[in-house]
Amino acid sequence: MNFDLTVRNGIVATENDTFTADLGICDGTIVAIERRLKPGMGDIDAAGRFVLPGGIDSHCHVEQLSGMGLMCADDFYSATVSAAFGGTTTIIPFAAQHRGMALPEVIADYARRAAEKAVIDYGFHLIVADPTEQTLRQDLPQAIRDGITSFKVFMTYDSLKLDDYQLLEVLDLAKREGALVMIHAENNDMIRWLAQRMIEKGHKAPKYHAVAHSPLAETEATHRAIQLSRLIDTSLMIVHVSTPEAVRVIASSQALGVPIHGETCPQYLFLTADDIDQPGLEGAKFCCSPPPRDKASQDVLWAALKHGTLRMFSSDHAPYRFDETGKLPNGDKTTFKQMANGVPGLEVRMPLLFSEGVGQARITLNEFVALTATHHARTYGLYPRKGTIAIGSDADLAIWNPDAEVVLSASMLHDNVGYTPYEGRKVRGWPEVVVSRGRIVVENGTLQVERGTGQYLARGTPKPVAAPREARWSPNTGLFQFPREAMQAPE
Ligand code: DUC
Ligand code: ZN
Ligand code: ZN
Repeated sequence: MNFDLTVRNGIVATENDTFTADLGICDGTIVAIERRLKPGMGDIDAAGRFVLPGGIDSHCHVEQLSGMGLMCADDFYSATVSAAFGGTTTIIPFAAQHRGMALPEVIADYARRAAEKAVIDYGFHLIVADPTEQTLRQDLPQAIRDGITSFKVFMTYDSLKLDDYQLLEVLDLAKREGALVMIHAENNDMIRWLAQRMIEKGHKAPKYHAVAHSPLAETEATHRAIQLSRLIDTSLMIVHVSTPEAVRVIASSQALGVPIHGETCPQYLFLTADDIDQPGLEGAKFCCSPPPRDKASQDVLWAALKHGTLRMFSSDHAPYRFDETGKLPNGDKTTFKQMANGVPGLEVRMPLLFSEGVGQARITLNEFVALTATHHARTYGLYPRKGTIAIGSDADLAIWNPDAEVVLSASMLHDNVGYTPYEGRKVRGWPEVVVSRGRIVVENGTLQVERGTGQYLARGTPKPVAAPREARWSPNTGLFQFPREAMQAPE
């Protein structure tokens, strides 16, 4: 067989297996996985490299207007280029409805902008901020039928938040129509009340953002969201989980058999609230919602990823420049309430997890693949086209040099943010060649494709990956343990 492209001599890993094999690719699809294939018209020598599924980043904000009316710094070109350089070959950003907007127009607008600019494949989630009769009865069911099978709702931000009644309506609709609801779980009034006290006392610096967004606000909202979904008897994705208590609430629901799913992000594994405590407004570069917490929280989140309470690792890339367009709308007078919420992370998501997760033996290579690609594909209706290496799957690949040492800095990244919260951090392991539908997108440190060559992905029914039954929360240690019987080898 004549292949368009072969990837030979590499170590291939999927969520379950690791093996040495050559890949043959025709028309953008993997058509052969064998030893000793003949080279195709294009040929990549992957000796000494890991050949992994291209990453899927199912939580990122691109060319999106925030609740505060601030536009993201990345458009669909810079965001997808940046994602590709970090080993990601599919993104699922949001088409964001604001109050008064009709969903069909929102979707058409994002679709047009993405089609012109994206260099890798993409789908959309919706943000539903205005669940009117028209939205709930007509527009949302239609969007789901058209392949936008998941949507995010907020429990905080005055301009975006839904009340509990509205959340129930949205959950009910999602259950009926076969969609998945993603929820931003923070108690709006707790945050508002704390922030008001802070501002009254003259505490306006970025570090007070982390005080106002108390862990208790996340615990309360996470618990409430889960009870709302139990009332409807449907599943729910809790996004950007940041605290041990939220993990415990999710784990105890899962232990009852409730289909609650959870995601965490780099900022909760690699940053803490201490990073926000910097002179002047510098700390704004580390402010996102929920905020980074502490070292003990990081340990619990690692354990939750390892043992399966949280099965998704996304960037929550929310790119805002350190100027009046984003972090400093009021110049040097900007208070923590006024700055844009969010940190960039599309390009560094996978290298950080590879280096600190696989490199430090916190997770296996197969768990890395699952957390960064396969679980996203299954959860959001893209599997098996995306998220794995199998005959018939799209040839979306990241070819990793596990020994490459890279010092992260804003100057080497491809987003349009101008800083990285991870400046100066060393990582080991980097995706040197990135392939999307059989097209080499990144090679030799350069982009090889044109803007607008990414394709829109209409998605199927979400199938979130359940937490393993044997994962247990230990109230004594606050960490996860496998029960003794699960640790024993079979007879
Ligand atoms: N929630 C997000 O998911 N991203 C950025 C800010 C926010 O509140
Ligand atoms: Zn959010
Ligand atoms: Zn987000």
